[in-house]
Amino acid sequence: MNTNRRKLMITAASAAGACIALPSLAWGQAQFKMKCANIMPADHPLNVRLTEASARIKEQTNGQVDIAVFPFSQLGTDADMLSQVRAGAIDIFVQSGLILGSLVPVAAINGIGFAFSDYSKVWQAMDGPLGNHIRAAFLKSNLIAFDKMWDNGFRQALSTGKPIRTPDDLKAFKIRVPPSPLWTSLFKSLGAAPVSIPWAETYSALQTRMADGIENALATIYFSKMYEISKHVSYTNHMWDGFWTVANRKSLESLPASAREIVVREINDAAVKERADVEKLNGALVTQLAQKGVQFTQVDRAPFQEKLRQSSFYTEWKRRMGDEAWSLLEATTGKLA
Ligand code: X2X
Repeated sequence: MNTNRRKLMITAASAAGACIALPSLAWGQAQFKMKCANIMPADHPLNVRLTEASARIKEQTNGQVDIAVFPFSQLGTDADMLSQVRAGAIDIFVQSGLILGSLVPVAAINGIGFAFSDYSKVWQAMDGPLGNHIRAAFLKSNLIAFDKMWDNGFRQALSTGKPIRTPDDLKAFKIRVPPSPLWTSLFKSLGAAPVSIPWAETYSALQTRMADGIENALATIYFSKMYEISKHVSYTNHMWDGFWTVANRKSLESLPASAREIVVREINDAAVKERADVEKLNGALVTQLAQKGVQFTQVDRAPFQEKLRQSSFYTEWKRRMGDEAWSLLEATTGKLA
């Protein structure tokens, strides 16, 4: 839709005032077509709930807002999609905070190794003061980060060879990590040999043995079929990873206020539902993955944490994140550095 028409619609909608419902469209076409992209498989709860939200948004705005969901890196790699959402070619991008950290460094903070012990602490921090601090940082880059993050999950180590049991097993282990300085730093500090590879290329990187293993959350491993190549899952729980919904500020603000409220509310609600889905799957998928031949190994996390403490990992990242963000993190996790 051209800019003039869009402006006209906004003016008309604001003039109509908040108490009048959005008019249904005489020409049967959405006035606001939006693109929402992410890297997750289409059947992961994140995309299932996102697609549901899109339908509800269309219904509640009487067809005015039509959000097309593009899963599975259909619109490009992590870096491509980040450029596109900044430019407005993608309106809404759902992505890991650690990867968005290449633009907004503090968004990577939840990935500090072994910071979070459980979900109650995660949501206390991310729905609360730490999340608010990160949302304010996104806004400085003209991205509006929604209040409710999506759960990717606590991440575990996967190996195509022998299982990871101790930090020694990580020595020179070529572990695929997402393109993110924090991830590379974490695994270097643990003694591994991290290789940074976009998610869309990860499956083939394992197949061709560019990497000996990966690390990811159970639901993502399952829906991306990583178990076809990596058969050993070690419960390292080395970080909690969540996805932000970030919208191009101009795109979101070009919606009439009432439609914008519906978009934000429905996507936030969808994220909260997805959190419950993923938590349930964390339990249920163990059986399903075992049926696919996956073997699970419990590990003692203490030596891994000790190894990190002995390195300069925590002090280095405290310096990079800044005292304010770090103290907001430690207010929930307890002292890390
Ligand atoms: O591992 C990745 O690249 C990430 C963060 O996108 C996922 O968890 C799928």
